[in-house]
Amino acid sequence: MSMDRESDDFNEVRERVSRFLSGLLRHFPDRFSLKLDRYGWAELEKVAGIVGERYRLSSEEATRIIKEIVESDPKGRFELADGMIRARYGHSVKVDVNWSEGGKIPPVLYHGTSRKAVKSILEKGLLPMKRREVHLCENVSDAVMVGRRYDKYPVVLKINARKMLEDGYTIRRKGKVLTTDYVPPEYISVHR
Ligand code: HQG
Repeated sequence: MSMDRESDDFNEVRERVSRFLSGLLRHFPDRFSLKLDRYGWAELEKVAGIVGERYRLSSEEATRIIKEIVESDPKGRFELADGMIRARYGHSVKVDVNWSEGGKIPPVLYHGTSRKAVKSILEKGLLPMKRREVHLCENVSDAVMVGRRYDKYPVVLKINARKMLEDGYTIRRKGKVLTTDYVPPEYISVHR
């Protein structure tokens, strides 16, 4: 397939590859016999091979698309280093997620969810559910977008991150996204 960076074809393939990469690096590396190391890193060459085969691209084309995706991703979903690639967050596979990129953790964080989950969250706290971590946002508008994946009229919860840190909980920075293992109910209130 020959593609020009600005073409619709290129953008469409890029979108599909991006979704596939999220799945591959977060949820189903085994399905493609891809090895992730302890911290979720995979060899870019191997990933490009898998992507190339699936989307009928040469390995150069696949590598180029992957690099473009990593660089342009609005949420910083992926990270590239030393010929390796990983998803920054969102994993369900068993990787060690206990790393943080430094940088300040804001005193207040937000979590967007569905109306029907609110009661249970206020009772039991925020749980990682099928993933390895609980995901939090720096601002309300991002939280609304996260919640819209599950509900047309999402609820935004406000998380007292300052108090969590004071009380010894760990909050990690994964690019734009903040993560933690669990948020007990006492740190959660309904923002809107
Ligand atoms: C809810 C996407 C009932 C929680 C997003 C959420 C994010 C509870 C759902 C990232 C609960 C889990 C992660 C409890 C939590 N009772 N429901 N006690 N505790 N929940 O998808 O945060 O685009 O695993 O509120 O944008 O929605 O893929 O988590 O609704 O950044 O890069 O259980 O994934 O990023 O859903 O999303 P998820 P999330 P990407």
